[in-house]
Amino acid sequence: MTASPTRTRTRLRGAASLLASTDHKVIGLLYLALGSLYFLIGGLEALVMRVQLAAPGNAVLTGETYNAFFTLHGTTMIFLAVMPMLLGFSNYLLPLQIGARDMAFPRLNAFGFWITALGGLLLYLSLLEGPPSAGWFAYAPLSERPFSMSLGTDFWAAALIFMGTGSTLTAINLIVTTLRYRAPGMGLWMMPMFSWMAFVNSVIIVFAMPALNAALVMLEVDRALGGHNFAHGGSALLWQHYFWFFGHPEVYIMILPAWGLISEVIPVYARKPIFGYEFVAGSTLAIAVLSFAVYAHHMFAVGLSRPVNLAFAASTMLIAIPTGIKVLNWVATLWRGSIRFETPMLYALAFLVQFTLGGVTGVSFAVLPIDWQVTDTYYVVAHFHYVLMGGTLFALLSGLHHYYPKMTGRLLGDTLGKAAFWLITLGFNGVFLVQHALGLMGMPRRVYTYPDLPGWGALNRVSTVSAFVMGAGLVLVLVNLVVSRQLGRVAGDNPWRAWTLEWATSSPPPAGNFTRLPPVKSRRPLWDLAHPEDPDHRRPARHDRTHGHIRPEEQEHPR
Ligand code: HEM
Ligand SMILES: [Cu+2]
Repeated sequence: MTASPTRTRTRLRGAASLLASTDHKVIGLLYLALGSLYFLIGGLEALVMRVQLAAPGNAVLTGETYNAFFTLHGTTMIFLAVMPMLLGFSNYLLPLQIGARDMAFPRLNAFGFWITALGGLLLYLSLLEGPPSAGWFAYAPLSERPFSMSLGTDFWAAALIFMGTGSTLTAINLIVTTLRYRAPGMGLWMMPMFSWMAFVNSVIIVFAMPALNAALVMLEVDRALGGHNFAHGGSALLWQHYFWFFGHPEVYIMILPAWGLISEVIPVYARKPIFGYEFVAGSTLAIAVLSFAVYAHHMFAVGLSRPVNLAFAASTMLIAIPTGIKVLNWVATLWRGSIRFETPMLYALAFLVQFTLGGVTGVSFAVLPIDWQVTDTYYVVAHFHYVLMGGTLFALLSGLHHYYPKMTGRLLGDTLGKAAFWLITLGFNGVFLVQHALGLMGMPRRVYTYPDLPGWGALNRVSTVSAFVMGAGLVLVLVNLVVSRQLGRVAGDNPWRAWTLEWATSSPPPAGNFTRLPPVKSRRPLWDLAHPEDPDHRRPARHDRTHGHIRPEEQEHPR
């Protein structure tokens, strides 16, 4: 009996030291935990909306509460779920992958996390004052005082400024870490693909976030000080320019690290080096630049001049090329590989199909008459959920199953993992595939109810039931994460036989990350270590006829 207060005290001290930590791995895990918590909250909000939409004329929510729900759901998912989870992976993985002991500025790193967490708290404190309800892109003049009187919108703006500041600081930290702390021998062009994407992503963040922060400060000048930026004689359209100059790059901010995870997973489970490293990496640079040049494709319906519309339509079609290059390279990596259908690979394959569908509907918006027809309908809701959820979230799940053994030292349960995968995949496609049809039939987005037109009720019902199927799958993932922490099989350093540096250290890695770094002479240092007779760096790619193809010794099932 006397031991238990001491044990409680030790536990508390353990928790306190965790919270005070500046270790990039701890901060990465804190980011992942924060993101998961808010994903749960955002998911519950989505389920409530889906219940309201299950049948025409439902009255679970009123129009006003529905507005608050989609505003909180969108803001939560983007800024508090997906961004923190991606930054969590960047924080955890980038130093390990490049062979660094920690981030360049560990205390700044902790500050970035805590200010983001504070932003999340602020967003939900708005509930005390009347929640924000102007949507995640808060168009003026709807977001101005006369139309959004409650303080909720001010809380929302302050929350976003906090989170934007947190991401910017983290991005600066990632950039400096990449440029200054790579292992001896590792050129920029040799970094593992995830680190490369996280690096380029950080550059986009540094250029995009200030536009949002500036616009939010201007909005507060209007709301709190009676300014004239976006209303009262100011320009409502100006808000849209600021917002989408941030907002479109933000879309890429939310997909680049996801591409990075996929680019790590596919080669390992196909037992081949990634096909066309230079093209995958180079096309990412093209996207970083182009992502700022397409932003007004969100504004085709506001009546910009014809040449402006055409220029943005053209740039939008252009950006599909580097994106398509990546998809082709992933498929080429699979080609004649020795594929292992482990859970991370299943998520990666579903990602490929779903992200491609989301991309194709995205390009369809670049055709002006199509955009004018479907803008603000469920076709748009279907499109961005295919990209954000079918793309980014599936990549996150793939990465989570791939890296959980590294983070905890244990493997996730396999049967549970696969069952969850099928529930989530079937559920997800059930929710959102039918919304393409609903949109084409004319169902507007952001409506809390709808008339009983032919087919509308049935398709919405499919969507709502599927949302619960997906929810059940996500609960299984959560159960798996918790249970496997104690009961999972011990993983060892490199359970998937991967080739990059994070797998050269123990699972979980010690403070300081590495006791000894293997020499880095190629993009796959652990391959070189295991095959001194046939190392990557002695195979000049141009003369290597088997380059990009599987090497016999890697074959899982010899042909
Ligand atoms: C868990 C599964 C999800 C379901 C069932 C779901 C459902 C919904 C629903 C019903 C809406 C409102 C549509 C409208 O009335 O216009 C919505 C909007 C939205 N969702 Fe989701 N969603 C899910 C996951 C996600 C994820 C993972 C993200 C982002 C990463 C996301 C981002 C958004 C955004 C940005 C909006 C627009 C909010 C606005 O109009 O201001 N959702 N979602
Ligand atoms: Cu865009």
